[in-house]
Amino acid sequence: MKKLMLATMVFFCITGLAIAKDFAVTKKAGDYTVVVTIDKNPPTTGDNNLAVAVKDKSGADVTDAKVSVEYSMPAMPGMPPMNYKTNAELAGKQYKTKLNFSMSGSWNVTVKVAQGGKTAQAKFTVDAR
Ligand SMILES: [Cu+2]
Repeated sequence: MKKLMLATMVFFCITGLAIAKDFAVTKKAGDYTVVVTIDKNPPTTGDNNLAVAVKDKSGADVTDAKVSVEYSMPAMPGMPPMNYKTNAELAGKQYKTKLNFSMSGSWNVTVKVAQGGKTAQAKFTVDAR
């Protein structure tokens, strides 16, 4: 019995680590809830795979929206402001795209969800290393 408990604990530790590996943020965007994950934690300079799950009020996946992601860094000494935009494509129940951070530091990320002529957005920051 003790062996079984130990094996179970080890299993949960490993799966726990696997889950903690992704960068994840959950935000409200109007009536939607968006769950954003990035496959690296912390995100890094260069390409990062980003996935967005959009849920409606009842928690159901929204798969007929247009999702785009804008990411920017304000001007710094010796660096003009940087602004990028990418459209995310639906793959299964998530919208996927790549963010390419051209330098390390704090990036402002805005996820836009357009559906039925309305656009809702969620903002968060990413500290790229
Ligand atoms: Cu910069």
